[in-house]
Amino acid sequence: MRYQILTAEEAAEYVHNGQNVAFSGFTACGTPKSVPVAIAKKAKREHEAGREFKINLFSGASTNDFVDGKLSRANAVNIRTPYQSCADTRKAVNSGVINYFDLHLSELPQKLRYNTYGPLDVAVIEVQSIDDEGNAVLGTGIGSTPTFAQLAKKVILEVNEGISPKIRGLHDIYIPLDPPYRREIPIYKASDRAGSPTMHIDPEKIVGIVNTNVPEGGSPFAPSDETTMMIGENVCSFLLGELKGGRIPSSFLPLQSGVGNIANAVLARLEANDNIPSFEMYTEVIQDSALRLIESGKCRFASTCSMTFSTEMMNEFFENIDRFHDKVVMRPVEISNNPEVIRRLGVITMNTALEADIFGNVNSTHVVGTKMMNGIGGSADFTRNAYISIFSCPSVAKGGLISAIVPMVSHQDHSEHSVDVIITEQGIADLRGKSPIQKAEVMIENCAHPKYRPLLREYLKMAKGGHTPHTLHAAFAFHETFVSEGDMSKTDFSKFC
Ligand code: 0RQ
Repeated sequence: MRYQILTAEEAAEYVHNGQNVAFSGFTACGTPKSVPVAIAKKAKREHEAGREFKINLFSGASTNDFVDGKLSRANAVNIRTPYQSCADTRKAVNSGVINYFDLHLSELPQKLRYNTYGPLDVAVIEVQSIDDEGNAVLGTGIGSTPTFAQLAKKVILEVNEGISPKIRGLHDIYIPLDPPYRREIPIYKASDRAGSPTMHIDPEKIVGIVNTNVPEGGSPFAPSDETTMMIGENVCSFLLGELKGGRIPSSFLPLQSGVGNIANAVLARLEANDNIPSFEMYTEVIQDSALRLIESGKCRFASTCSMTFSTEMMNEFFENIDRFHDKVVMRPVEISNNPEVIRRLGVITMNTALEADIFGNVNSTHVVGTKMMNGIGGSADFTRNAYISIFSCPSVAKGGLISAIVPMVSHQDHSEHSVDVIITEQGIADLRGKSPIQKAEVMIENCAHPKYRPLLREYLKMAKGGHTPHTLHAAFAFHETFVSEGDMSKTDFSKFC
């Protein structure tokens, strides 16, 4: 082997204050587990010695606690992008300690190649294996790793023995050319391959290898409850109505499903419903429920950027990996979330909203308009280019103190132009072909919780003028009442009349 073996501490010495540092993977999967911990320790030592030490942290999406958790707690992060879901990072982001900018996941690789954020100094990349020519087999999450490997001046590798060598062949690594030379991405169905099963890294840039042996896998999702099951049922009945009405071809179309408990529960209901035909997935993450769908044959093929399974499902996957080689492909996020491909394949997208307003605008990211939750992730990559875009969420949060259906979203991630359908446990609001006032009526009557319907009707009645009526000084009354009284249902619109 031509590469020198390093300890994590030795590897961390290649990382310096103020540098742009990228970490491989997508969600916790494929994310380094040893070198970031050593970088966090180095940061603490530097701070104790009175020196500054902060890096600009780039990743595919969210990471594991070894990256975001340790580095945030060590106060070692200046700029952070494109997505995070770690409690400590969130705290630092919302208190202004970390300068986070939220980005469509598919855009990070090309923005880095276009030199938008300056050169990439170091990439820390987890691989299953690497040969002397620099051909690496990646792990269970790809993200932006191929572009990180291409651009970084120095590459530190973590070779994780915990990843089964049988993973080889599940990846399809493809980096598009940049404008004006870019061609179409040659993917015409979810199972098409456009690139290589291995990722190339210039061996001259590899400063060394750190050996690890850490199994992948996270905690299981919350089991479906009555609310998430009803949301799933409503998604099923919407899709069945579209099939019956001939608006979705009888062969069905590829599905994308977002992250989190709701998305997991929706997929579980699709599996349980015998009337839903088998389908393919063109998505960015497959979770436990998607693996169940593949095992049962309901999902014929899944194109994804990562496999975010619980530990139990990850073990099951690796034990039976031979059965999945012709059923799963993992792609870089630039391809798994590629607008051109999503539009071409006719992907039906299913993402989760924090809140939606009566006119169909969606907030996926900011609690009460100000506090970052996770980020936009890939939701807009898919939504904006969908065959049909669906958002679902429970009609209320925090035991009913918050209505997820509001007069005006307190932050907008997805505009009414991109959002086709909103689904809650209460019902379905098909917004297609409706004027704003028609949208508002169906949102209130079909999706809002009965407790909030009278207040929303009152708002719509008092809303003034134009194509999209609003009473601007009352539009955030729900949010203001929640902030002042801890309960949106105490909103009193009479004081705005
Ligand atoms: O809080 O955890 O304290 O109980 O938000 O809500 O209902 O468990 O839903 O786990 O599916 O997450 C939008 C955050 C939903 C996620 C979001 C509170 C609620 C709870 C979580 P607790 P649920 P989920 C591609 C797709 C953006 C990225 C994306 C997300 C917590 O889906 O990050 O779509 N999406 N990527 O109580 C205040 C409201 C609330 C609220 C819910 N209106 N106000 N709090 N909550 N609604 C994948 C990738 O990009 C990787």
